[in-house]
Amino acid sequence: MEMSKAELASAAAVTGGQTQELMGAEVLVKALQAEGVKYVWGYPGGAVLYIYDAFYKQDTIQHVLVRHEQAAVHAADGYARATGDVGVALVTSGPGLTNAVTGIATAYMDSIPMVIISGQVPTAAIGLDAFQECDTVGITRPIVKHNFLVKDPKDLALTMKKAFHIARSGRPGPVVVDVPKDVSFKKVTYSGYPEKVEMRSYNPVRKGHGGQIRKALQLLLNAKRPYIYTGGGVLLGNATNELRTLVDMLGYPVTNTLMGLGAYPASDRKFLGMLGMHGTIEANNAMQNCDVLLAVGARFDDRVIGNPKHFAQNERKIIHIDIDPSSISKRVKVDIPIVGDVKDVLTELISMIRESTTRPDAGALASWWDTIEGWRSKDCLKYDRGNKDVIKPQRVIETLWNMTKDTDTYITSDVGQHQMWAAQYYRFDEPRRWINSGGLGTMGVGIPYAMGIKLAKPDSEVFCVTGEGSVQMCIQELSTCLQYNTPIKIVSLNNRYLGMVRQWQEIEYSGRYSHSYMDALPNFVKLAEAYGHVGMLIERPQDVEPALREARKLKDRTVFMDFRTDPTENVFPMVKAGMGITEMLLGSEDL
Ligand SMILES: Cc1cc2nc3c(=O)[nH]c(=O)nc-3n(C[C@H](O)[C@H](O)[C@H](O)COP(=O)(O)OP(=O)(O)OC[C@H]3O[C@@H](n4cnc5c(N)ncnc54)[C@H](O)[C@@H]3O)c2cc1C
Ligand SMILES: Cc1ncc(C[n+]2csc(CCOP(=O)(O)OP(=O)(O)O)c2C)c(N)n1
Ligand SMILES: [Mg+2]
Repeated sequence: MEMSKAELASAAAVTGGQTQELMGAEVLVKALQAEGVKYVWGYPGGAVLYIYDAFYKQDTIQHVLVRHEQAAVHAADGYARATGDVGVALVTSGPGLTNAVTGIATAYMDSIPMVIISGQVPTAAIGLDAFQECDTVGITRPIVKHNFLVKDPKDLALTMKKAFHIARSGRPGPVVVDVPKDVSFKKVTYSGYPEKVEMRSYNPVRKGHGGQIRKALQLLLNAKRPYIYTGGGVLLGNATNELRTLVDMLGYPVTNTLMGLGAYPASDRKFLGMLGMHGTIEANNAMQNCDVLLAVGARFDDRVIGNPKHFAQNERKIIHIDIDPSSISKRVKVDIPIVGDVKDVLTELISMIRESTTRPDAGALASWWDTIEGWRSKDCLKYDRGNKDVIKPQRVIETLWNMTKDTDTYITSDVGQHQMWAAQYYRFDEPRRWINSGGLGTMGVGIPYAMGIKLAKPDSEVFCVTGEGSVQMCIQELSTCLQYNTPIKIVSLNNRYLGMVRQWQEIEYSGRYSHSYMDALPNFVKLAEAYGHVGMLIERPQDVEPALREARKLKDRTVFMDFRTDPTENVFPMVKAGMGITEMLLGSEDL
């Protein structure tokens, strides 16, 4: 059942233009239809049964029954990251909501547009320690862009309109709508979904200040060592074309944060790789040594700038484009703040460059590029490629990239070493193809992200790169993958360790491996089979490529590939805690 947004919206209209008497739950479903929602990931319970009943009576929205509420939110979040639409999840009161908290916080930290509908005990019971009651508004307040408790069914339609508007506008983020059971049960006169919404206190700025953009232009065109540092905001603002145009016009070096990978094509020479704690030498050195830095939709995260005192040692002028004024000069003081939507601001900047008679200083730029090429020639991502005894995790990712680079492919990951290797060795050339948790760093997102994406993109290949630790945090969703026929390919880099923890213990705790070795792992091949899928065990380097090839052939099946990788491998480069971003460890010889 594939419905267009227009068909969905018409399902939401009031029959014959008349008003209708509807239950709150039915109004809620109409609201979702009017918003063009195609999928809702959820899990039922007492407080949401009227809402589930309303779902039963409609056939435009597909509800996906997950196996744990955390995964409902992650799946809807993955869908939102890949499509740009608002992801929607539905959970019951009490434990349903508390299970969803990790998912909500994950989306919040990465600014992902979502609406999470939670059931609540009846209004009269709120505050009375009712069965499955929890203070949803209180619990979620620090991890949402906004939240609502709907006390009257008459407010439902407008509240939903506001929730979607807040979630997707400005700096996106998750919005929780808490619906008491009686509010979903009571009847109300429905006269259609509001066409627009006005909130006097909420008006995000889209257009940047012309004077500030002009100042930025002057700085940029007069730079001797310019650098463009871009982040998740470019993807969230769908501004990759504008970014590419800008970089091509100027010929300046560019880097992406972990959240921004794909905003600029990784295979282009002007791309220096990811920067930060596990960034490349050339990306980090350029950050430290540039004289003008253009930050675009990136928030100077601590994993990106390292020790702030070290970062401040070199003088550079900073221009920062961000839609959220509170993101500007939060961690690093900037010289030219530009509050606005990245697409609007870049468009204006590009047209000013076109009109300007000033051109970048070609001589200075050539010598800056020479310096950068010197750094790049150190080839900091080299590893023991020819090893025939043990599978190097980097090799799995490189092989995957080589095989899939000409196909529309989505890569999700969990959190740990495998995540960093995926970010370093898979070259993302397109936006919204790299889906991972950066800000919260939530283990367990990989499978739910992949299944959320596969539903929306059935013709694309979806791989989940994971570790044997992370994958067990939402492994139950293999069952959901079977029920809803979302065939994903799981690439588990099984090093028998909580590898990222082990790496820190090796480097920062003198090799005291406290509780980072995981014994008694399940037989993942049998586990995959028990869930109705295909399992594969890959132990030798020469089997990596054939295994991936075979798995890809099984288009309609979910395949779990258990790659036994080198348990001692570490992620390099690495900036240790408290160090500056150019003080990198490049390999085990530096330990
Ligand atoms: C194990 C691990 C290791 C990590 N190592 C690294 C690392 O080495 N390097 C690295 O980069 N990260 C790393 N991270 C991720 C890091 O923690 C941060 O999540 C990441 O650096 C933040 O990326 P960002 O600055 O692009 O911000 P995001 O969180 O993507 O924020 C986006 C910014 O853009 C703004 N914005 C949103 N929409 C718009 C719009 N339309 N217009 C304008 N602005 C907009 C927002 O207000 C926000 O300020 C690591 C994470 C983990 C879990
Ligand atoms: C929910 C959660 N708990 C704990 C952590 C801390 N943590 C970060 S990476 C990591 C190890 C991950 O192990 P695995 O999935 O096997 O990946 P590897 O690092 O071995 O590739 C841990 C425990 C986390 N990020 N998320
Ligand atoms: Mg591991």
